[in-house]
Amino acid sequence: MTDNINIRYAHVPRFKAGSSDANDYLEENGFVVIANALSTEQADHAMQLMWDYLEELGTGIDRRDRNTWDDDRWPTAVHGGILPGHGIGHSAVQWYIRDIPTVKQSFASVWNDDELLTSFDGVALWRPWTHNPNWRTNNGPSWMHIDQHPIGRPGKHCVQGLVNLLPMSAATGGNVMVPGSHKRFEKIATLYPARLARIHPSIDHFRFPNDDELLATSEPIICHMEPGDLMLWDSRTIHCSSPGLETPNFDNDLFRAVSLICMMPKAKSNDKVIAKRRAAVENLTSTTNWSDRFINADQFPDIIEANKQPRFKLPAVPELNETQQQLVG
Ligand SMILES: O=C(O)CCC(=O)C(=O)O
Repeated sequence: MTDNINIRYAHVPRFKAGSSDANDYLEENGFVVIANALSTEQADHAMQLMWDYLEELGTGIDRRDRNTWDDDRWPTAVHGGILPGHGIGHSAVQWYIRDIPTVKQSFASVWNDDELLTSFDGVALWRPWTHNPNWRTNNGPSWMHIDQHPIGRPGKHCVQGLVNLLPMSAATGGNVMVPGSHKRFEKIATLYPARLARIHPSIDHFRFPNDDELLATSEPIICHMEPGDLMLWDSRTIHCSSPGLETPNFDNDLFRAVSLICMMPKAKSNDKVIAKRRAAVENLTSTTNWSDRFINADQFPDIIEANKQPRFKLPAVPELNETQQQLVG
C-alpha cells in the first residue's frame, strides 16, 4: 500500500435521473451520482434477491449466519470483492435491477439514445472484515485503474455504473473516484509507454503504478451514496474501491453490496456480438462492462481455476420480458 495517496469521504451532489445537470456534471467530473435510481423498497428487494443467489449456489451460505460466509462457500471474488462469474450476470438480482426504468433512463440520457444494450456483469459484496480480517478487500491506492485502453480505444466510449444497495459511511468505504481524471486520459500514452507496451490494445484495463506522480497530486474521494443511488462514470476516469477510513462498529452484516451495470448504445455493437450475447443468456455467461464487444468474464483466470472443481449450482436460465430482451439485443 502506498502512503502518497489520500482518500477522503465526500458528500457530492446527487442528481435526478435523466437530468441535463447530471450529464453536465458527468462531463466535467468524469462521474456522477444519480439519486434513488431504485427506491428504498426496490433496493431492499434487490438485497433479498442477492442473498437468494448466494444461498442457491448450494454451498451452504445462510444469510443469517456469517459463519457460513467464508471462502469455502463464497463465490470466487476478484480484486475489490467483485463477484464476476458463476452465473451472476444472469441472476435474478441483476436482471431485476436492469429492468428498473430509472436505471435505463439514466444511461439513455447520457447517450441521448434509448436503444441500449446492457452488460451482463456482476456485483461487489464486502463481508465484514471486523469478523474475519481475511475478508478485507484491497486498499484503494493499490489498484487505481481505468477500464479503457489509452491507445486501443481513444476518446469517449463507455459509461459504467453501479447501484448501491446498503447504507454507506466513511467506515464501510466504497467506490473511489479521482474527479476530473478522465481529462488526463490523452496523456497516458506518452506518460507510460513501457507499461502500456505490455498491455494488448484490446485489453481495456490499465492500472496505475502505486507510486504514480499523477496520483500523488490527485484527490480521490469515496462518494457517499444512499441505498438505491446509481453512480455513473466514464471508463477513462481513474477509480477503484477501498475499505473504510475508520473501523466499522458492526460485524454481522455485509459492509457493502453494489450491482455493477453498464448500458451502451446498440449502435456501437454488431450482429456477431449480439448473437454471442443471446447465447450468453442461455448459457448463463457473464461479461465485463462492455456490450459493443463480447468479453466473457467466465474466462477470467480465477473463475477458470475455480471451475476445475465445480461446486456452484448456477441460477436458472432467466425468462426475460420484452424490455429485458431488448437490452440483450
Ligand atoms: O466496486 C467498485 O466500486 C469498483 C468497481 C470497478 O473498479 C470497476 O467496475 O471497474
